[in-house]
Amino acid sequence: MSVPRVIEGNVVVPKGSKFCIVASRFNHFIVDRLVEGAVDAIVRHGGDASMITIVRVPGAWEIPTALAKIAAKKKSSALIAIAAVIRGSTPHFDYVAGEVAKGAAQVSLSSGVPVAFGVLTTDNIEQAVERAGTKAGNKGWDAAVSAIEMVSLAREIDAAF
Ligand code: INI
Repeated sequence: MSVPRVIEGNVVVPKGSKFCIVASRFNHFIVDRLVEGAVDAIVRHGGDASMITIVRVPGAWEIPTALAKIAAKKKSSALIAIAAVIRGSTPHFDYVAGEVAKGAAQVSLSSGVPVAFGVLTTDNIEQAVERAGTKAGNKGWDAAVSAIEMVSLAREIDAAF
């Protein structure tokens, strides 16, 4: 009996790939831990630091604009958006969190360049700390691993169709 063909990526950094991390300075004490996690994940999965460019923006709101400009250059294999949007007592959180998510997805779909979403959206600082290298892992690391898998998957898809 025949079986279906399965196409999937793996989490070994493909040769020659290039990653761009777009990270906010807002809440940098959290964001810096997420960026470290993302860099560490790429290096520990077979990449090296020379494959990585880090672009800094003021806050999460500015991330989609930078992603769009970088994706349009077609020089990056994958982009990784990193920020920490922490709920305060104003509705600002909902606007910023909603727009960065929507914008990152839109850039990814319209450019075809994978955009991994390493943006924390939390109710408080404790939840952000938990996701930035303590109790709940490091979401920057997780986003980088997804980016690696998507770069690998893109190569598999190119070869298969
Ligand atoms: N930017 C963040 O990255 N995280 C936040 O939690 C945040 N809050 O809550 O205000 C935030 N605001 C700044 C925003 O991203 C823009 O930089 C600013 O509005 C200027 O355009």
